[in-house]
Amino acid sequence: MNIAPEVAQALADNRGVVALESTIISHGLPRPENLRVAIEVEAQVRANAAVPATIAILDGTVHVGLNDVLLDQVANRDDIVKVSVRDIATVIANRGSGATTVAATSHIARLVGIDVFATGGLGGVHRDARHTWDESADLTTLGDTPITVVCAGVKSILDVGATLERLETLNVGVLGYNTTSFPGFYLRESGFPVTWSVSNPGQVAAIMGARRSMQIATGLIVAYPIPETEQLDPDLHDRVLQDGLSLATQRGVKGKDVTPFLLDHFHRSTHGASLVVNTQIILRNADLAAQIAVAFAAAADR
Ligand code: PSU
Ligand code: MN
Repeated sequence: MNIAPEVAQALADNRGVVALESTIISHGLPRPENLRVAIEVEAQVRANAAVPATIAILDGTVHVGLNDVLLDQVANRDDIVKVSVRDIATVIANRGSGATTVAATSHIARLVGIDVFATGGLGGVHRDARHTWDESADLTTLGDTPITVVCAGVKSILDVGATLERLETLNVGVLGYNTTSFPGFYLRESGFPVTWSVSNPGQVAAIMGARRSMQIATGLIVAYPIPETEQLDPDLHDRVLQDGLSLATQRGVKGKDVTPFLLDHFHRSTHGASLVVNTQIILRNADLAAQIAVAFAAAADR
């Protein structure tokens, strides 16, 4: 494992560090926007006096914190596989290269002592899970990994209600940030309520501290909705989603290909509109995550 010097120093000095996933770069966004967004997200974290730690596996080495050359490789190499927790060891042993999902990124972040993580939207229970049993390992991983994840809810391609039920079962905390409505990723609202609402980073840091002292070793989701003015047009969203779901079934897309397939379908069918929203979501989440990381690093009870 290689921890970038800047990240190692920040952890040693007890300054705010924000983990960032790499599947979003390799499989979630098209080239060349993927690299541009990856760079902007890191800058957004730094703008809040925190240190970004993008996580990926390159040629058998787990990297926590990527320099420009490595970030470019994640964005542009054709041999980058999507790595969940169960794939980490195999990819390392094979000296392979992969981009880490929310699940794999959370696992590695905790291993090195990072408390806060920013992404776009979590994985969850797929709409046809009753038949396919397709549920993201993001959920079970957050069920046993004490990390705070800032996201815009779960991807709207999923069964949001079922995902919220699973999060409850798995003891994963869910906080709405300035909202009592669980966000809908591309949309401000998913139509489901959230029980607990917070309105500043210090409040989240206090909850993180209380979780630690109570030894609640599961994940905490900070659900941060996009403003209504910036969301994807809901009618367009619903239309594109229905098309994408039938196309995925028609083409027999399965397993870990489903999420990248649907995201790509969105980016194409909305002629880039979903890409703009997706980018905004990630930047906003990185911004808030950095503030939370700084607040928690400064807290007495961490
Ligand atoms: N959110 C995004 N874009 C993405 C993902 C999430 O805005 O590409 C990725 C994350 O890495 C997440 C993964 O962990 O999709 C979930 O994939 P699956 O449903 O196969 O578990
Ligand atoms: Mn899946």
